[in-house]
Amino acid sequence: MHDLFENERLGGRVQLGEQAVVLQGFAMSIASNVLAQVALIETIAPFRHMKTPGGFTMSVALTNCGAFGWTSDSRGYRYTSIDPITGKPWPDMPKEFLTLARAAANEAGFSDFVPDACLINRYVAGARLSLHQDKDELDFSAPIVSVSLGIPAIFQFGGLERTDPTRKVPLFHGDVVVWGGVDRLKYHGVLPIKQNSHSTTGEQRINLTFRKVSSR
Ligand code: MD3
Ligand code: FE
Repeated sequence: MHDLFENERLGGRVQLGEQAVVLQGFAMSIASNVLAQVALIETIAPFRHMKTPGGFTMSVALTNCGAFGWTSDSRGYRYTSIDPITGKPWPDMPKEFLTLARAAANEAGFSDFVPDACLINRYVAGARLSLHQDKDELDFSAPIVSVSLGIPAIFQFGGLERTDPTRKVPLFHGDVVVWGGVDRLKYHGVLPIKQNSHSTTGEQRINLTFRKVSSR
């Protein structure tokens, strides 16, 4: 988006569901800090293109930080405490990440959110995430907090069945989405990213999703 219009979105809220909301520009002031932390994280746990159980390679590259990291291979999807590529624990979750995720959850009505996993997705032009549910976590009472950085994406937000109608919502640099409660298991996805560039990330989009995986 043109810098001149960026301020008009700061502080805006778009309600996607009863308990799902976009907090426009919520992460703007900490965005460069978050990207600097991602640059450190990827020196320890590099971005990789995971294989799905169905035999496809994901167009989105991903890595993780925190006690648990999401992985996928021919055997299925799961959270692990060890990065299968490096054989080492995932990098620690920076405390700025915890503070940001907690503040956003609180703003959306979910108090005391303490994520134990942060999945970091990296998109380039053409990368997409097909419609799915996030259901590999053990604790569905906690919300998920998502932070969008860099070039924009069109997010698809559906219902509890894959075939339910979807709504399209643009997500820009600094936007944070929080979804929990009745919206926690709704289908969602990201349409193929259009080529673009952003002053902070170049031709990439970075998305962080904060989750509570462990139920204790
Ligand atoms: C879910 N990531 O990593 S998060 C994922 O932009 C994932 O990289 C996407 O889905 C990304 O699993 C989207 C944003 C989001 C926003 C609203 C939702 C997910 C939602 C509403 C309901 C359910
Ligand atoms: Fe998801």
